[in-house]
Amino acid sequence: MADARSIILHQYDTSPFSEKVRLALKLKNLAWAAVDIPVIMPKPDLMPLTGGYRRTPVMQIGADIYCDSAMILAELERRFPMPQLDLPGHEGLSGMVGSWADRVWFQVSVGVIFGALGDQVPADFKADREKLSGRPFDTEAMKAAAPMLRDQWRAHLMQIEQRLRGGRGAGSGSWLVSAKPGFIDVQAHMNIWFAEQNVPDFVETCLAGAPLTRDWYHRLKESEGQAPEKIDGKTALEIARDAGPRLKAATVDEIEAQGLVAGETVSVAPDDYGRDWVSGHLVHADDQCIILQRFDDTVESIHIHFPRAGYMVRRGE
Ligand SMILES: N[C@@H](CCC(=O)N[C@@H](CS)C(=O)NCC(=O)O)C(=O)O
Repeated sequence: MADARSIILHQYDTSPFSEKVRLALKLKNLAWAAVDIPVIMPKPDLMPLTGGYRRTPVMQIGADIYCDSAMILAELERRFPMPQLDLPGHEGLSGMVGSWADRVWFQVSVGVIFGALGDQVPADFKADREKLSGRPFDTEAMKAAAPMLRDQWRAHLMQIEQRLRGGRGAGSGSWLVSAKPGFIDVQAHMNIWFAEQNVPDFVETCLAGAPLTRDWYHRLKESEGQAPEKIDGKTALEIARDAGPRLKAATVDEIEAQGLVAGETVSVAPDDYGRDWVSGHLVHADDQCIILQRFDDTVESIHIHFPRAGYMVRRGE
């Protein structure tokens, strides 16, 4: 698949969850296109694709829309299995590492970064993130907690150092669990990248005490891959409208706990923040993925794919 527009990432440059996907695209050496979406709401060209899911990134392949970096990585691996990034012998582990990186360590990073940036954070960004999280975006509290959060941040980083020290073939040239980089490395690198973009001196100090991690991180960052073709949101909407979703036989796992039936209306929302319910007709559900079909005046028919871990599903609108 050489056409860059076959894979469209709705993203922005400063987004750490987008960086995770950008790194995976590099490691797979895939051609891709980027739509730069706004950092805060509104996101008028994204909503027709996602039915209301607002978080970043979102991947579009034709009229199939993949929400959440976990879903995106899984789909990239399914469609483009070579080189294999869900490393053989370690399948399933990247999701576990991802939960740690995305939830526990990421929240510590947010406190470290915004505690340091404090007064420089624009008021509209704060207001948007308060709405997203349902909590005050209190930079004073983050500033006060920053020394404790920096300690924690370093503790998370040093877990990577321990892994590299203890790993097979530890030392220069080694990756977290294998002789090649994979999704586990991609997941673990995100918070270092995010912090480095915003508080580089702090990260440099921490990495000085973690030489294997510093070397591992720089090797990952040097991955080359392909530069994206930049397209605008309207073009992406036209691509979705002209494509139609990939045909998928309506199937629901028979041990689906809620007894959901293909064709019925269900709603899906993240269970942590940005809890906007997206409703649609159920096309497919299994233990790792749920697909909803939606109809929209702009894009006509689309399929929206969500992961199951970290997402709530309920019957009806
Ligand atoms: N679990 C989600 C989390 C995504 C996330 O929190 N992204 C941040 C940006 S890196 C976000 O959505 N911020 C609000 C926004 O972009 O509207 C994923 O893995 O994709």
